[in-house]
Amino acid sequence: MEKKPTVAAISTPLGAGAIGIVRMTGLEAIAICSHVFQGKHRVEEAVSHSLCYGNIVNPDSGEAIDEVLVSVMKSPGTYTREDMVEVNCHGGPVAQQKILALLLDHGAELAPPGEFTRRAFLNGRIDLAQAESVAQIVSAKTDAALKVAMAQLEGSLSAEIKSLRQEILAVLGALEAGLDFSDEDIEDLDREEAGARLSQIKERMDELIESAFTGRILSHGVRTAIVGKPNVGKSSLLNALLMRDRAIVTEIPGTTRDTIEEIINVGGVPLKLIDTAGMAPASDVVEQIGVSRTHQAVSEADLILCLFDGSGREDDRDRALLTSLPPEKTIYVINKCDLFRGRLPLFNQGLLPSPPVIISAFTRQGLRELKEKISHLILGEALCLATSPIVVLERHQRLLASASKCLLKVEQGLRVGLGEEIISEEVRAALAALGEITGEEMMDDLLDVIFREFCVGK
Ligand SMILES: Nc1nc2c(ncn2[C@@H]2O[C@H](COP(=O)(O)OP(=O)(O)OP(=O)(O)O)[C@@H](O)[C@H]2O)c(=O)[nH]1
Ligand SMILES: [Mg+2]
Repeated sequence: MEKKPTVAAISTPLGAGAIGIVRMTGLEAIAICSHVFQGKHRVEEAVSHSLCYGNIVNPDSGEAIDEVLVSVMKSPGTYTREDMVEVNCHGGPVAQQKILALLLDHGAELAPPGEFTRRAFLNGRIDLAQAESVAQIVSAKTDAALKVAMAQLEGSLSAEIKSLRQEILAVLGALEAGLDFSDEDIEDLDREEAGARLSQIKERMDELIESAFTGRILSHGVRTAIVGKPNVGKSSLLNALLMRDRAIVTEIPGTTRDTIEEIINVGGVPLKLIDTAGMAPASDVVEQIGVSRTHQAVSEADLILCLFDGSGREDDRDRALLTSLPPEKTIYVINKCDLFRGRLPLFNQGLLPSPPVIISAFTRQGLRELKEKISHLILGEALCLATSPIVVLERHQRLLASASKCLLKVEQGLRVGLGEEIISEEVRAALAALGEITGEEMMDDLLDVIFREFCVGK
């Protein structure tokens, strides 16, 4: 292992806070700290994973910079697997910066973003997918996103990728052993079995690729378009779900002219609600643009809330709307139930591909049922997070897709009797792609790209 410099960084966000942490990792970490620390106990004599109370003092000027608690953690049982020191100081930016400057003066180098996690990876404590999950944990905006990232840190995705690699390696071994047999019968048998085993492996990879949809909505939110004729209450529904008056509501049809986006939290998953201009023939150019944006919102949506006014009968525009929406990602909602309280809506529910949720954006009746239906439709799979790993990062999805493509070529190649060498080359390419996910196969520039996205001090 190459000898790496000892590096230091401020790990807490800059600004006033109760506590700030200046962190250092590397062979010299404890020695450098001992130059600038004065306390009852000496840091170089501290037992591992203990705290020393004292002051950070500039040894040249004798100036005391801050009263601190220093945690001393000795290799290998640390975040980076190297010796580490964390100076817990007061949370003002000046104290933290002066302490950092002092550590740099005494031999530490400034840590680039993500350096601590990069070392945890390079020193073998975690693999690359686990290291990437650290950034996901830091940026998780909902409970569900945090859970997925935690599962990845604990190694659920890595374990699945490793097991896939091992099985591919076993098949590759068998295939290459097959090369040695001159007896054609044995070779044919091997090829058939190898094909069957590889197609099973490919199926598991495809499942992982499919989980990326769930991963994406967990981290970026579900794009949910509210659509319907003018005046059915789309903006009122947006406001009711947001619990504040965000969009303008009037009795004049065509009030909303541009799309409006807001985020709400449903079952721990962010829902990006998009209020749209009512679907109607446009009378001026602004309305025209508004309606074309509505069509765009529909085509990009993961989920559509299709709204009708239950106090009136359906008309041709409702029918046209119904035929233009994909039923598998649409929830039908009948609004204004306060106007027909206790009676059936005038709107003919038989037209709808699935039973509607009946609500009043005014009285909030039915909103809870609507949220439950949303959770059920889109998050059904996302909520059983514990059972199978979920792919969140685009990088992982791309590598899995390329591995799956290689195996498809292998399956076809085996069937048409393609040469062993070409076949094992494709199998190796699949192995390499999977290995890039966990970092078993990697290039240095890849690491630079990944860790550049991290916070300094992480
Ligand atoms: N009684 C009743 N009126 C409602 C309800 N929801 C909306 N309205 C009224 O219906 C009218 C239209 O509401 P909006 O929310 O502006 O409708 P919209 O679908 O956004 O309309 P456009 O932006 O013009 O397409 C307003 O006068 C609202 O007060 C409801 O649940 N009950
Ligand atoms: Mg509106």
